[in-house]
Amino acid sequence: MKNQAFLEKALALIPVIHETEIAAVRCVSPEKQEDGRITIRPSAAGMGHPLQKGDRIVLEFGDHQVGYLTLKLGVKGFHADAPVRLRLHFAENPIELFEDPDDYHGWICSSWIEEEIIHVDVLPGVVSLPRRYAFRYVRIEVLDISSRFSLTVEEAYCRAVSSADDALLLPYGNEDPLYQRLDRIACRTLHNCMQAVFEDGPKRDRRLWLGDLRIQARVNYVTYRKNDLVKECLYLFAALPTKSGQVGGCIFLEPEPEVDDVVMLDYSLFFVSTLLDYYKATGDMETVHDLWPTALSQLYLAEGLLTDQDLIRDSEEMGWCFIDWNLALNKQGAMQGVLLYALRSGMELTRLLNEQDTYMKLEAIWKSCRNAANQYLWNSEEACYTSGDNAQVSVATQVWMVLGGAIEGKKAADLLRRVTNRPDALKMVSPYMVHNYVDAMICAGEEETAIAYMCRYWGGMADQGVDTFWELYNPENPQESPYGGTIVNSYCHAWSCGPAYFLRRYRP
Ligand code: RAM
Repeated sequence: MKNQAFLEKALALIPVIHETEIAAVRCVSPEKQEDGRITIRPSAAGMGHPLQKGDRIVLEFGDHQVGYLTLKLGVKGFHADAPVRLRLHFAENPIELFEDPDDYHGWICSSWIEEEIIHVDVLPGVVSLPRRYAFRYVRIEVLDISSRFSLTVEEAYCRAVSSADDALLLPYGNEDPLYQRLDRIACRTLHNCMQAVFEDGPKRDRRLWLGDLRIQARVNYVTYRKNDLVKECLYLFAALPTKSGQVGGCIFLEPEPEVDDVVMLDYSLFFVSTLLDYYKATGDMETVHDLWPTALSQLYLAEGLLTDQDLIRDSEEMGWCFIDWNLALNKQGAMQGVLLYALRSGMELTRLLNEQDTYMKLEAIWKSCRNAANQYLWNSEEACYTSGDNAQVSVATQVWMVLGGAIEGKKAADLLRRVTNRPDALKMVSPYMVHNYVDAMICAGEEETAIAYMCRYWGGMADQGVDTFWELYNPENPQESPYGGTIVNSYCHAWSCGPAYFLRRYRP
């Protein structure tokens, strides 16, 4: 049931969007090398170069931008006696310029591909595109033009938008060049995902997802401190639960705020920990009072899914929980850990609220779920937690057991090390999962190893020449996609902005 009062509170917090005009800095000629790497050189034909049928130019905007493109177009030759037909292709990552949208046959809608075909009737003239794009590069291709004149691109600029204000970004003091670099890229990633809500990615899906919000909010508290944006997002989720009262996986804002029918158990439970984190950052008890019933019901709804053995019931259903972008992953073990993690957050919240009885209840559930994990999912032969009927060994399961407190201290650290080094253990796929892995190592007291791992992983992405961190990154295969084609991958993705949180917190 929709909670109108919460919705109104949320909508009243929708932020002002700051606009900055960014001009294209140059024309470039990207080239793909044999090893797949792309080199970017200034192109011989710059702005103002006459373009005819089949000609292309690539504009570069100096950094990853989110915004609206305007082109000032001119004419050389006779009066424009026919419209020009242009194809514009926007790219966050130059690789997108080498991918043909027609070759994409994946399962996510191809309409996410950042391409536009336009006709321009009046030339010279100014064309402003109505759709918001995420890009550093824009390729303009002349699909057709009359032979009586040539087209020129005289000027190009982007009205870049974000609700984050760089003037308010807290400085990061550590002078280590790698830390500085990772922090800068992470902040840019967050900045460009901060719009009317915390979006997961400004290219795709451009909406509020709870799993992403949990990470973004933590980074926000140590960077832009735009805490009302977190508050808005929490109220949106609480205002628009599903029929069963579960918090949805994501929210659409337009045309009217609506919850998606994608419900994932781990994401619902992150409402609890995101609320706790919000309180810790702001001390805003009024919001905790308002939203606590929603948080608590997530825990009780999850309790209702336990088996007689107090284990989260396994499911074959796609998307019943997320954990990682890995279809081969059995999620039962990791989900048990997420429940433990959320229960602990709930216990902390009951302390703040002075709700002793609820504290006892949650503690009892936490203890029985932890004991169940250690009795039924701990596999002494394998010396780790396993998941599902086939006793699958994965890194994800161990990570969440550690974060949920099923195992602690040196034992937890040894477990993580052992399973990471096991070649047969199912590996992590997304930066989202790697973020949680780094967090788990820190939780197990392995801060040094955790930060070093983070620097290797995100440093590897940075070495690809990125402005913002990506949705997916496999160091062994940087061109990987769970969607059936990299052309729909997002290259500025919220759940990847964690380095700014880890660095500012542990390497100030
Ligand atoms: C992807 C989104 C988002 C994530 C969901 C589960 O499609 O990009 O980041 O939270 O999946």
